[in-house]
Amino acid sequence: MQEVATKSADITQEEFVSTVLSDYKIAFQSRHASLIGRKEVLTGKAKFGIFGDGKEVAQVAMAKVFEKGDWRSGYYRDQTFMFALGLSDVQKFFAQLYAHASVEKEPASGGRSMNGHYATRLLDDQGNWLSQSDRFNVSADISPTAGQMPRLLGLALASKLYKENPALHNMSDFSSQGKEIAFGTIGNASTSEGIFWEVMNAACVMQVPMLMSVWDDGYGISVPAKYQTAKENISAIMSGFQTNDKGVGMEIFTARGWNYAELCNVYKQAADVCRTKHTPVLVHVTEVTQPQGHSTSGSHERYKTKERLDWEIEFDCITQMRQWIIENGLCTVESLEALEASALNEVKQMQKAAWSDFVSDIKIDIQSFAQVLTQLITSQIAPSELSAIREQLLSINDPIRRDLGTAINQSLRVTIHNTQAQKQALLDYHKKFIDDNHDRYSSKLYSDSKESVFKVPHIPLETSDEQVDGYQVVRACFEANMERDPRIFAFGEDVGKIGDVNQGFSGLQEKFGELRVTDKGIREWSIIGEGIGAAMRGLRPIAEIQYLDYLLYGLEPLSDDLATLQYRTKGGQKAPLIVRTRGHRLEGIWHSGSPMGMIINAVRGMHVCVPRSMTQAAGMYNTLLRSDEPALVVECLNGYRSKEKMPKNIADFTVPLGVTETLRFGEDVTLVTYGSNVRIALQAIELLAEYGIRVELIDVQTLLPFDINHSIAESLKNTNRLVVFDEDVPGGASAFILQQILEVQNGYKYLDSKPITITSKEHRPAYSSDGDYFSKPSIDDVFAEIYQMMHESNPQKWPSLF
Ligand SMILES: Cc1ncc(C[n+]2csc(CCOP(=O)(O)OP(=O)(O)O)c2C)c(N)n1
Ligand SMILES: [Mg+2]
Repeated sequence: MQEVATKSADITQEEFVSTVLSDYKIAFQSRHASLIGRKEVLTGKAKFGIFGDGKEVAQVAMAKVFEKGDWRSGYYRDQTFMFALGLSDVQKFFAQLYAHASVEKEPASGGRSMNGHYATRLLDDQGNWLSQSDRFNVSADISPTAGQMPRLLGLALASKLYKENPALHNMSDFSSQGKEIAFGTIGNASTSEGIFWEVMNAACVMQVPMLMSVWDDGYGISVPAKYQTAKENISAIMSGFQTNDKGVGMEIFTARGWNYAELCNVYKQAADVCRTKHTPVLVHVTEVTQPQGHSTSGSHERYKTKERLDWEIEFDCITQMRQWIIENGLCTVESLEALEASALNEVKQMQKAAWSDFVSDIKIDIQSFAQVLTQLITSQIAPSELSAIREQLLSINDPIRRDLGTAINQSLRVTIHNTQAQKQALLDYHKKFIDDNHDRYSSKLYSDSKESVFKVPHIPLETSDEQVDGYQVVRACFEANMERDPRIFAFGEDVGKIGDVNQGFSGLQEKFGELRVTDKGIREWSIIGEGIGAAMRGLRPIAEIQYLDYLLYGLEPLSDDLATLQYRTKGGQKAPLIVRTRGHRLEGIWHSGSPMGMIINAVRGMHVCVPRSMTQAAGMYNTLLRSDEPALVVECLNGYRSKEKMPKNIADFTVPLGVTETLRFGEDVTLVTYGSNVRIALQAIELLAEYGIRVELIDVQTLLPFDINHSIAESLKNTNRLVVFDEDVPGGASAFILQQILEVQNGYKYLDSKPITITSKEHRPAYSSDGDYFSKPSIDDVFAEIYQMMHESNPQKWPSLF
């Protein structure tokens, strides 16, 4: 018999057999969960299903070497791994398939994610970290293929930091001095994504303990390996990464997905190398099958040949493992059949329990609404209409909450002429329905923990008379924070040795060492991922993107991963990453500096700060570094050499998020802007004053959150005129600002003139000072727009400029 890693010398044959059979049972149950899952979708009880069939045995083997404190960042095929470690079970698996909106029943996402998206809970109900080193940790899956890669890099990097930075050694809840491995899983076809290569390269450059498994079933939906991977062999083409004689690179293993013994042996070796040498490892699991095809969206008979389908049947991993057990005399056929029968029975019971829990939760709500209707009917409130609604609702076999919502809204419509008092019970029920479903489907986009940005104490700025360059202010802020908190570290292109291209970290690598102020390769996507993963592990990363325009390369993980993290786990996970970048008033098509509309629309779930000065930026960093929320800070590129007064309390003062600052008071027009435009606005206001126009200037300071005190609407009560000045495209960030002021703040009520926006042109800005002048709003434009607005209100006093 082939030696198996689980069969170490110190276990008896009996213990060995029992382990093998227990592994087989997990794989077998997982397979049946997939088979039944597909049926549940095809019979309409669930909307969509994507399952881990064909990948069971490899995952059982991987689970064996996964230790407490380790991390997984993987994808939708990993149910067996979750079952093997007790991180999920068949009932929770079905709860997610049915989208049961309950964290208790479906702890990965509270019913928010489609099936196959796994996660463990890293936070308690108040949003505080749970201990990680005594748990198996699973970072929450996302759907974009290879989207798990950037975060994986950060999860692995954290082990390196915990290991090599002694100041972190007391954080034993998060790490046992960095011995943890970050396990990644990915499908063969998803290795075609650029980010896979970016991360593998970076992991080798950084030498971090990342164990990457590729489940290679030869396809990505219908597209076979020959269109996906050069030479159709991912481990072969990655051989250039193989560890060299200096110990740099990664170790590469292969194992066949149907061979239990081989998989156990390979995972044992792979994890040992990864853990002891702190080096990345690739395990290419070949000859994997997909018995039911890609998902419930279609059948694989459409694209696989008969030979392939026959081969998949023969080399099915469950069939092969079963054969191996019998051939090696580990169990008789009869006993195995008995085990299978009872295992299958358990799966069916768990599936039924999940369905019944799902349905009964909703039925309880429906019954309680039916009682409200009965009460109204008895009181002769629209009795025939409400009876019909009630009957219709109760006749639905497997109702969902949408059916309840429809019935509530129908009831509101048919009682439109009844008094509030008559239909109070209905109104109360409607309110509760809205509130409960807000909690189910819309809560936890932002942190509501005790470390929320809104709970950070406001410590006002105290200025000194010392005039310094702007960069020195942020530099002093970073230095003070890094001294205060050893969890903080900063990294990015040119951040290390030269302390970033604008010197915000100059000299700080010398002071705090290379681990904490670090140069990175040119790879924005994975720089963001490094931050996300490390922040999930309790560290406080500041990831730098050199210029705002290049944030586009890093926008995918910000939008898909970081911004959705709290939401998609319903408060089960967080990653307080700060992304620092610089922009505004740049010149050129790829140095336009302010695509803010695109950004704020992509990252709801994060905060977006747009400080006008380095002092304001420092105050925002001081707030953010004391909170547990992710944020993007866009500094003004033209501010590093401008003179500012060094704050006396640089280490402590905070700028509250969502609070505007009124920089000039005036009665004619409210001018709303942010960032570098503030300076232009101030100059335009001086000019306008010469013509008797008094402008009130409001710096919004943060776009997300936006003016939480509605101070702009307050200003409009005096001025009755609104101008939004923004250097994004027309209808970019200015559209959001108008929506907030006019709709959310009800600012429209106070307007005497049409509100206007002053923005850049639709195209990206042309290069050079003239390109800027003709592409972006200038002092002349701000003057002209506001002047003409006043001309319209009083042509005698202000004759037309043109
Ligand atoms: C960025 C992105 N592109 C496309 C898809 C649609 N999609 C989902 S799974 C998949 C195939 C993935 O194949 P592979 O990585 O081999 O994993 P497998 O499903 O075979 O295990 C595709 C194209 C997606 N989810 N994300
Ligand atoms: Mg595949």
